[in-house]
Amino acid sequence: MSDIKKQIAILGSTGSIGTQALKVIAENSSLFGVFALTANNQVDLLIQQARIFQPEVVAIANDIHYQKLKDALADLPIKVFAGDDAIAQVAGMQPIDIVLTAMVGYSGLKPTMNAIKAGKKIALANKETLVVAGELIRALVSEYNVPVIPVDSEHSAIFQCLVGEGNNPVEKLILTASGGPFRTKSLAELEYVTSAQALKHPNWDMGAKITIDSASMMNKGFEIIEAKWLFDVAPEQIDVVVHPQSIIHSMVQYADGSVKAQLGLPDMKLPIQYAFTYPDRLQTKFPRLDFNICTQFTFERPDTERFRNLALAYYAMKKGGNMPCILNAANEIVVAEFLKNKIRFLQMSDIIEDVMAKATFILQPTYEDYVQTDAEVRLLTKKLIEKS
Ligand code: MN3
Repeated sequence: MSDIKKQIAILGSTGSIGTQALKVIAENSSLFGVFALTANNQVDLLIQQARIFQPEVVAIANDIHYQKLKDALADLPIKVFAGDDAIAQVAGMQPIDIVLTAMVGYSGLKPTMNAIKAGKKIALANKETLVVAGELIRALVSEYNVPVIPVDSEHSAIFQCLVGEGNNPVEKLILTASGGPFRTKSLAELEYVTSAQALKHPNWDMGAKITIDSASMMNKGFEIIEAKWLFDVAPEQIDVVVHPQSIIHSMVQYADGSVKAQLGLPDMKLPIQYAFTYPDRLQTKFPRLDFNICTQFTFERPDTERFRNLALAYYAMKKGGNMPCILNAANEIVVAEFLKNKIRFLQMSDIIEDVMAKATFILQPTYEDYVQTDAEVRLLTKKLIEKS
């Protein structure tokens, strides 16, 4: 039995997606094996996971933790690595069938590129990879002919709505947004919201960075860019609708006007599992959607005056080149500073907009240009925050 198990590498196993993926694997241990686990900083949880799942390889990005990790697993036949380069190499290791990219931010880019070049099936949870370098990733994916299955719930929904449609042209992708914890707050109220308030998402339990991105709607901004590259549509074909119940995970509108939607309770284990098993579906014991309880579906237009990040993301998507990379790097810095209460909520968009106007624009960036842009923009953003 064990030799037919799909071997999975989880990049970012200690995060929200990573831990839920391990639950999916534990519940289906006859189907999936854990080949590799990697983490950024959470060495204690990584040790715990490694002892339970006994992967061939573990790697931690922050090499400060290397010795602790190595010592804690010394009694087990697990190879231990540290550093960003090691993680990028682990992603391409031979026995791996599926790489789940569940790390946070720009750090996902290099390992994802390596996994594609090694011909791995990609279960894509790290949306920033496509935001930063969508054009490059698309070219690599077609060159190496690897499947990319989205894990992000909206994109999984769209992917599921596209199954069986062959070459039927898509008219529109309609991404749903919960609207986050500040959906009903006025602009004046948004002036004073805190990071603690922003961290309380109404429907989804996620990591800190994406939860702030949800509150500011940058997450949805990233998701429209992610959708453009995943599904090869024009910016004008991507709409966002606020749907506070988070039951409809997204929709596809076809040329005949028909709209297909994918529905379910908000639970990331479902899109994770689907990415592992596509085109098959596995029996689960997940709670079922009950229409006697979910009796109201409502929809609102997103407000880009209160949530300017969404407008900034549309601008970046249309502008192309390295502009989405600029958007992402500036956002990573402002979110980190907002979490430390160094800047206010609405200042995040002000600073990002300023950075987008000032950073060096490159229309046709290479990989090296993205690396350069990311570094330049992080410095520039920090400078502008100091001045503000
Ligand atoms: Mn999402």
